[in-house]
Amino acid sequence: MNLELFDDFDTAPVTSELLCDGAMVLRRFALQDGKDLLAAVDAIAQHAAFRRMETPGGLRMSVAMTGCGAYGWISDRSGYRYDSVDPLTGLAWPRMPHLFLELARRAAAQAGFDGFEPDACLINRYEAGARLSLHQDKDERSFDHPIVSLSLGMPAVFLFGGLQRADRAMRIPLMHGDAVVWGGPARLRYHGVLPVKASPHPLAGDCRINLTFRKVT
Ligand code: MD3
Ligand code: FE
Repeated sequence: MNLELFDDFDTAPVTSELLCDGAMVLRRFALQDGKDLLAAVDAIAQHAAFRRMETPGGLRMSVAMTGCGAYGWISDRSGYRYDSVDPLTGLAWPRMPHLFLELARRAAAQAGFDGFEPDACLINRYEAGARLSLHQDKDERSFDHPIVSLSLGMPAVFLFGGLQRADRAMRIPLMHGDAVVWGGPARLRYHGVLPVKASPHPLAGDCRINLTFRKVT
């Protein structure tokens, strides 16, 4: 007989870990919605394809990106910016699915940021070996709003540093279904993702998908 209350991974409870003032991990927050979230990502990618963007320095990013909502994030030879038009299609980005909005609002509120209304969802796709080097998210107009991230598919190790690039970084494993909320004094911390290891996921296959919800304007 099974005497464990939460023995089944699918029904295990959401737990929260405070990383530092302003940053909170909500383990398994989006676990129940994983399938629907991945299906919505596929639908978005049919209209706004995943693409590996070029950095201003001329390097191609290993992470493939797309987005939805009023604004999408773009990198090219001229710099980083948000734009309401997808340069690949000349069209507006796909609208943000209600499920995305609802989860982003609820995660933010759970971490103490009530009233979060994201106008952009950046969608990152990592294949084995893809990584994101240490950076700050500072292309948004105001840093008064948090950023909510949802991880899906293959696990990854997240690097969470300080306000200076050289500050020592914590290593935080992020799994399918985990949410992280970063705001207040943590909003401008350096962060990145170590090269993702191949470990095929039952729903996502050979990739890791990360959704980041932002208020850009
Ligand atoms: C910490 N994405 O798209 S979101 C990004 O897993 C990005 O794809 C990562 O960094 C990924 O810009 C992780 C985590 C994140 C986002 C914003 C932050 C961490 C943050 C802002 C401040 C501090
Ligand atoms: Fe970032």
